[in-house]
Amino acid sequence: KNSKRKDWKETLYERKFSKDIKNMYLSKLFIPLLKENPSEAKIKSHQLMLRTGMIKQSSTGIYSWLPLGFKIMKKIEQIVREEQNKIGAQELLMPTIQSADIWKESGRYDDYGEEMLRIKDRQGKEMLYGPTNEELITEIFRASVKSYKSLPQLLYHIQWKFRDELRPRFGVMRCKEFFMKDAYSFDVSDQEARRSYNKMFFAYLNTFKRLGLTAIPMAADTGPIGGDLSHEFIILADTGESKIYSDKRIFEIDINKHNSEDNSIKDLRKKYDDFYAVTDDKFKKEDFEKKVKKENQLVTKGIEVGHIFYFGDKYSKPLNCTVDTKEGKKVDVKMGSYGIGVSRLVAAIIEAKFDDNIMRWPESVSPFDVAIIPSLQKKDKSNYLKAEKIYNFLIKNKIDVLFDDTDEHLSAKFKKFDLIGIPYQIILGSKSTDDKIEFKEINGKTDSLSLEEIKNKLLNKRNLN
Ligand code: P5A
Repeated sequence: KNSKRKDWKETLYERKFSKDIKNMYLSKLFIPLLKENPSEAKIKSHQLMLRTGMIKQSSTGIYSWLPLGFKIMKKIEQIVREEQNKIGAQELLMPTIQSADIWKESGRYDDYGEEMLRIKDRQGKEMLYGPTNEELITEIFRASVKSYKSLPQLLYHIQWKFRDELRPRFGVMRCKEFFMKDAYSFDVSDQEARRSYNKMFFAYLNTFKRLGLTAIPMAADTGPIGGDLSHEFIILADTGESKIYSDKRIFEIDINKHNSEDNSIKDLRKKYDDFYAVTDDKFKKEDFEKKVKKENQLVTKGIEVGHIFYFGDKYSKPLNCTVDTKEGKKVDVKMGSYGIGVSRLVAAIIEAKFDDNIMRWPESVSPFDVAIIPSLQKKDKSNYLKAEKIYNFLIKNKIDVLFDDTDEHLSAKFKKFDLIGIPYQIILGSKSTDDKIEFKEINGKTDSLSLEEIKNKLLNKRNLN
């Protein structure tokens, strides 16, 4: 009786499993590719995101994320999350809709102006769609934390924000509704707070590195967030909206030489701060020319992918968020806030990596680890079966694989995959035999490998990320 029961369970499991894994057959996926570059898109990332069916505009500056784009964004989000957790930040989730009351308390309700989307509920109560969360997190914090003993604290969430941008443009790069990781630090003194700031600074460098980006922290204005210490994390791109002035040697700083010890991070920050690197609004011609030799001057454009702020008691004071110190005094909590544009990063990575019309996802965020591209033109049954076998084998080894089971011509398939940008391809055409399979790096070299070798290569690559 027992063995019968097991059979029944196993069969059910296998059925469920095989149903799931067929999901990654291209003919079954919802990836609405466009044949032409959409005319409304001015920059490459926006064109490619629309062409490959990653996003669809729903109204000005507001986008739906379709399966391919969503999958990539989720991978980016997960890396951001892991690096936050590594420095001891704790994840929570605040709502998108906030009450106007706390914004009136902080004094920002009027200051924020037309960028804030204001709404009323049925009782006529003033609400808003959160553009950022300094007030709300302060309110949460002040309700429970009363003593220096509970500090420091680092809290973050990854949540949609809304800013009614005057000129939304470049797709998800500057839009109205976007996905942001925002973290907030709470400390008892200015000195401790700067330590939290440095920790976050370190986490940001590591995050962007894992995303395959070189992001440089640059001194920046603080705008509506406030405070006097702030860095924008900028990646170089011609289409970027930030004009930057820097000493180009800042790009050579090696973050791998540093670890998460307070002093090591402090040294690292000093290395960055010692080189001149500023955004437009902090630029002073005399300083630049005095501090940076002609041959090291770099004036170019970049994309802001993150921004960190230290503003001390700007919110804790008006919102009356105090703690008792060791000496029994009451002090306003010292706070900072730290943002990463998770949805903007999807576009920023494309801008930084594309090559001709070829997208190049870094392995860490690629929507799939590998694509199987068989020639199936003449309804080639043997190639189809071979591809399916490879597919099942890779899936069982937890490799995320996309199987192009359509019967398009191979050259059409290649064009499509160049567009999508999966880093590796298994090609079943004239060059593949039963035990040697054509394995190609996108826009790179081709190998002839056994299935076992392919599996090991893909798993090794993943472990490196
Ligand atoms: C820091 C976290 C803040 O809002 N408060 C909480 C602070 N900073 S910020 O610089 O204004 O935004 C943080 C990051 O969000 C991205 N971003 C955007 N992405 C797409 N469209 C927009 N309109 C937009 N505005 C901001 C950027 O990556 C920015 O660095």
